[in-house]
Amino acid sequence: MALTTFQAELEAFAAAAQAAFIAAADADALEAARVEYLGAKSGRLKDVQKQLGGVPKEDKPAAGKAFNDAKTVVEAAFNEAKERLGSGAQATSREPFDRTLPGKRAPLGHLHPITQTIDELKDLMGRLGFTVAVGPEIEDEWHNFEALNIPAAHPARDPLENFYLSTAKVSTGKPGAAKSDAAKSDSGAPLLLRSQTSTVQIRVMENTKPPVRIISLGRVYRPDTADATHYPMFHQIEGLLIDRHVTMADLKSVLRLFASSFLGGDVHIRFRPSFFPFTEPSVEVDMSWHDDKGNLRWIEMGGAGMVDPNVLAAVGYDPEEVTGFAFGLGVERVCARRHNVTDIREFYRNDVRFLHQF
Ligand code: FA5
Repeated sequence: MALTTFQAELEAFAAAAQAAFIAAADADALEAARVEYLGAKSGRLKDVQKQLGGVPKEDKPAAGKAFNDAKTVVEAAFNEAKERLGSGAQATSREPFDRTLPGKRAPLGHLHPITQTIDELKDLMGRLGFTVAVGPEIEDEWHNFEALNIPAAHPARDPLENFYLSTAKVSTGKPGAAKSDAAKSDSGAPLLLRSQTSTVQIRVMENTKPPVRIISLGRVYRPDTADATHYPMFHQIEGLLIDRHVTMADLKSVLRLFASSFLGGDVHIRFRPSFFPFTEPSVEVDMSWHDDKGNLRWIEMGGAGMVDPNVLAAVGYDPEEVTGFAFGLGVERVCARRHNVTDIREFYRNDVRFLHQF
């Protein structure tokens, strides 16, 4: 290709490119023009550059210089257009700012309703003098059953009624208790996910002299089929009070206070005779509520009773000296009643439209 032909092609390219950049009305149009003329892969500048190879050898220096000059001019035209469109965009966004308009609130999460309930219950029971005790969710059979007067053949220990762990080599317990628990589990003792928070009663009494006044709140696990009032993982609040001359009347007073403070003044509680191996006498605790039609209804919230003398003796207390009561209530059920939720599965569907309401 003759040098003059190459120069003519170059000029035509530069003119077309400059015109396209000047005509671009917005950033998208400018970008399209840039790709067409200066695009690294298939832009028209590349085509012209290829033609440079066909220019006779002696004309190559002049052709190369002309190419570079044209390229500089075209790139400058592009940069100018870019600046023009950029400052134009800025100008349009600089609209009058109304500083009296309310600001946009950043979306904030909040605690899960069950966590809120747990916090409130700790607060409420704290005002009655109960301190919080914690225990491990992975338990041994001693704390979950034996010390609670539930012997080996008891149906509550059936593997189908519990989540036993397949490995026995798991450390249980809180940091302080880990050593002895791990030793026990290393020896092959079966471990399970605790099925009740009553385990914590034992752990506390093993390490504390009476009087005792504690609550414990946490997760427990049972292979129950999920329905409106059951879930395989749920929370319990356990209460334990051991002292001289403690009676069922004290138990009822505390639970009545609990119910009226958390659920409202017009809530009643009733005790139904029941059986728990670790309390004698034992009761089921029901709390009342009114349905949509104003009818009085009852729901079982938990179990309770006077701590069995066998349990007191198992932890080294003298049943002639001290007595005590214990109770264990379902946190999901208490929370559901408070907020008029009719199905506790809602708490674990993780639908933020539901959870936002609390
Ligand atoms: C117990 O777990 C006893 N440890 C309670 C107790 C403590 C008795 C201290 C005496 C002294 P029970 O299995 O009934 O008892 O469970 C207590 C409460 O937990 C129930 O009333 C119910 O409110 C709740 N609960 C039981 N199973 C489920 C479940 N699958 N889902 C949700 N809540 C449940």
